[in-house]
Amino acid sequence: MVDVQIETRPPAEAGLPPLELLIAAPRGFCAGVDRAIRIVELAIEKFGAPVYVRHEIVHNKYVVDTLKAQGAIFVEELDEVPDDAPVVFSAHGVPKAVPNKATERGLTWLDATCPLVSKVHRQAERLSEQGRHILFIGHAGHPEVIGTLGQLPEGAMTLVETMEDVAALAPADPDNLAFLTQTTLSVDDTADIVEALKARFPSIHGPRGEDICYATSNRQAAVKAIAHECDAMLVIGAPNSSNSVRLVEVAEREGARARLVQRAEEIDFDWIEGVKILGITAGASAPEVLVREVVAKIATRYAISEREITTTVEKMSFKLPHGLAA
Ligand code: 0CG
Ligand code: SF4
Repeated sequence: MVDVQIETRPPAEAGLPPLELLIAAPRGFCAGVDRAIRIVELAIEKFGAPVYVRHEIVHNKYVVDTLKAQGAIFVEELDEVPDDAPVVFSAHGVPKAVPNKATERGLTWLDATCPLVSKVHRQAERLSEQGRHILFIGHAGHPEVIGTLGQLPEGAMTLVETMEDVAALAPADPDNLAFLTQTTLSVDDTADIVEALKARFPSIHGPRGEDICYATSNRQAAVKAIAHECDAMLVIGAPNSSNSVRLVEVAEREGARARLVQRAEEIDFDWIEGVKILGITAGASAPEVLVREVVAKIATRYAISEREITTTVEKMSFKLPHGLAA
């Protein structure tokens, strides 16, 4: 663990109350988010504006607004894309029917699905080909879950959200099961669900641990490393960002009050009152510029000192799709 003192402003000098900011690392953008944003930017360069994007490319309004300003148009469904415009599918992945439909319509489409999500898609196909019924651990309604369930015909997978769901399962062939997971789940909750599945169905086939991605687990571990020291914690991220919401839960479980904020303007200073050490992190879809915005806003009310705690250094990067790579 690396502990870096970034900046210190003596309280006396500013005449403001002191507040220590404990900043988690890794935080913010992951390799899948970087790649997805780059795909939209390169598509605009290559095809010219407008480029349509099906669903928020990543769950962050600042990112979406920045790309809108560059010529991206965001829609929820393929039907909203005109015949002559290129379309990018978001990092969360899409059901098979979506690229199929796009091809049928003769659309130019690009897939910004994170390679780690695509890996789960391929695994689902493989397991199904082996004749296994798949139990998919995830949150109902999330676009990644809709996309992954949509890799196979209806009925080939059953969604499992909770321990109660595990208890209620009544599979037709209990000896021929497999499980897969959403990439942005709580590491601890998922371990419990996987354990319960293995206890009920000892022959269940699955990944070594689960399919939670490196970025999700690293950000949760970084929060765990600082939360016990923090009186409260701010997570920069959107309410529809699964991995960001999980970071709030992790902090709370470690005993820190925690809140999600999308931008500095959402900081509730009454909620921070009396806090001596404030933790800060950011979900995988939140750019670092928003972390700096939040820190700058806090510095208008407190004499802050910043300390960054690094639990691991990430070196992951993903290739761009053929045709877009330089
Ligand atoms: O965490 P989820 O899956 O909701 O997505 P977000 O866009 O917040 O971050 C990474 C991706 C894709
Ligand atoms: Fe990929 Fe994980 Fe980032 Fe999602 S959070 S885009 S699965 S690396």
